[in-house]
Amino acid sequence: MGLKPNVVFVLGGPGSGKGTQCERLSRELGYVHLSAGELLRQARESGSEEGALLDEYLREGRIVPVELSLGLLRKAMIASGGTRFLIDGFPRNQDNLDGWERIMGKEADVTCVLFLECPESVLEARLLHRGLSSGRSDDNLESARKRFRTYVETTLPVVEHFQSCGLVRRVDGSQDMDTVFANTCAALSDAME
Ligand code: UP5
Ligand code: MG
Repeated sequence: MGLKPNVVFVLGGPGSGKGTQCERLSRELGYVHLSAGELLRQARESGSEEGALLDEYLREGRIVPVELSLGLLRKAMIASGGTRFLIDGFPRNQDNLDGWERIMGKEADVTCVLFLECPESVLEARLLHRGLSSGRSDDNLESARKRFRTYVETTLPVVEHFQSCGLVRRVDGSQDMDTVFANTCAALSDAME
């Protein structure tokens, strides 16, 4: 990669609004938005042997080995030609974090971690509502609860790690989309100072 890229990790529970906020930030502020989950869903459709395995991981809300997710992210970062990235939904566990530090630690700077906080009841309602039309195999009550459990058990410790490094910017994700966006922009510009 040419110029050392800047990365904002965007974390939060399933349905907390990571994708919604990243899309708008990318449109209005010119970040390159990369969703690890979206890249995995695309890889699942490739019809490869890997596809069936991935399908199970996604349905069960389990976190795939970092070689796979980070391989896809790294490829997309290079292909985009960008230098400012929103990495949505990664790193989600200790394996992801170790892999990032091993493979990307010297290649990219992490500016901050945007953390969208939202109670489980709100997340569940959003995912079930979206499930009416999304076609996502994990937008059902059973998968949503598994995803939430994985988030609490493996992703929150990652947020705590970044918190101890002083990198976390918390935003209340339960408010309406415009309010969350305004608070997100404020948190990011604060982190850039
Ligand atoms: N919505 C959004 N904001 C709202 C607001 N403020 N008020 C009211 N409604 C709001 O939003 C979800 C829904 O809520 C939408 O209908 C939206 O309109 C509404 P969205 O922006 O999509 O939230 P997001 O946080 O992106 O939710 P998503 O479902 O994508 O989160 P997940 O973290 O569960 O999904 P992701 O795609 O990141 O990962 C899926 C799976 O991939 C994981 O479970 C895991 O199995 C796998 N994965 C890995 O293994 N490794 C990785 O590194 C990443 C993923
Ligand atoms: Mg998403």
